[in-house]
Amino acid sequence: MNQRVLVSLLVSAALLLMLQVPAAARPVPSPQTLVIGVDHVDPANQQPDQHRLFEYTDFFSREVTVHTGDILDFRAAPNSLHNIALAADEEAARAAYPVLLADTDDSHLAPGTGKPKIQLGPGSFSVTGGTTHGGGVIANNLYGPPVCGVEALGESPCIFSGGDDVEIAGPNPGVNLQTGQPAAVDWKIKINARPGKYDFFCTIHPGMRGELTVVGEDRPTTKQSEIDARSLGQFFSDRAQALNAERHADRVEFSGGKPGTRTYQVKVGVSAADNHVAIDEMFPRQPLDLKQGDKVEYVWPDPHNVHTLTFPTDSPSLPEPFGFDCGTSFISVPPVGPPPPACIEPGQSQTEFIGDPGNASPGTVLQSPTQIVDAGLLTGRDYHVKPSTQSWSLSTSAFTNTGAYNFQCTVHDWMQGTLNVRQ
Ligand SMILES: [Cu+2]
Repeated sequence: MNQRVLVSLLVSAALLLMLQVPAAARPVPSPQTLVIGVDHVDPANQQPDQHRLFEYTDFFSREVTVHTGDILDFRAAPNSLHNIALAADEEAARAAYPVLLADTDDSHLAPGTGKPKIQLGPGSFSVTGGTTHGGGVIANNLYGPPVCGVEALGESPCIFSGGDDVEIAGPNPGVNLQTGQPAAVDWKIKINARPGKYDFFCTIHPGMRGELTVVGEDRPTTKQSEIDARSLGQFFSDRAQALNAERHADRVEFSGGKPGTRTYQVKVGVSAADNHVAIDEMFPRQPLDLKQGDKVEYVWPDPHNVHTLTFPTDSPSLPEPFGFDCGTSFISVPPVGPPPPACIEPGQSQTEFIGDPGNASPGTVLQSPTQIVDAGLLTGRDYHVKPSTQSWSLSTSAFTNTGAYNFQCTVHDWMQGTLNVRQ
């Protein structure tokens, strides 16, 4: 070995030591927990008794930077309902675990739309240990709670390991699961992923998403105070846009001429702030005065939500919005209490959950205010259910009894409206 090589090696070794010593001396940061808000409380605009409610389909905030080993605490606002997912690539995860799909292998179409029934895909439930090629453990928890990470149930945190991992916290309702009362609910997930960029999102509200950055231990992470400050600005912006959208949607619209020849339009919910708020109301808010012969076209303009349209509002026999597919019939499953006996669609090997398929085809003539007339569950465009439709219609005629016809969404019971039919 000649002198120059030896010197060079010694210098390299010294440099390596210099580089390593400070790193070895630095204490390893202890894992921290950061809280991300899911949905938002807004009492002034969450008034179910007045048939209006802003659902904040947003994360507060939409970005967070952590170290490997840190815990994210997704804190669901009281009364909210979201399915939070983590993956390296949201699009790939959504493709592997669709939330809703058309039940195209069933020749029995949905009576409400004349299209295939809306089937709940694996993204509607809890998924642990999933990958972008599917697999993992898929729970059959129609109304939740998630199978891991719910602190109030004593569950240990879920784990996100990055790479190809996909984790979905199936329905996480913002209610105290012991009492059923509205409550903030913490869902925790430990981030065991290597440094890199990841997505967090809600499977049931397309557009509700944020970015998770994992950095090495020599790099700083987000402070809770930064998350809280950003969240406040985000909330004010979301709310302002939602109020504007609500005002804009609340108008009586019809085509046609004299009363009795008109087609009115009703909007079954609208979206605001780039799919960060779902405005769960029927528009216009005021009752519509119809003369026998008028028609009503109902439209579902919110791309990132699902709603039913069901008459009347005060019947104990209204179907639930979700249940078992029995081929020609539907057994609705209530969110509380023991589920009814399941059925299996002919030709299938296991139970299938579907949205309420409805009982009345487009163009149905109203007869009496007490009759159950149900369009069933319709999905917004951003679910990409193919085929699907975002409209349904009804008509009135001389055979339509006069009176007040009250309708609602069975997913969001407070979404109600009225048609006053007169001669
Ligand atoms: Cu609804």
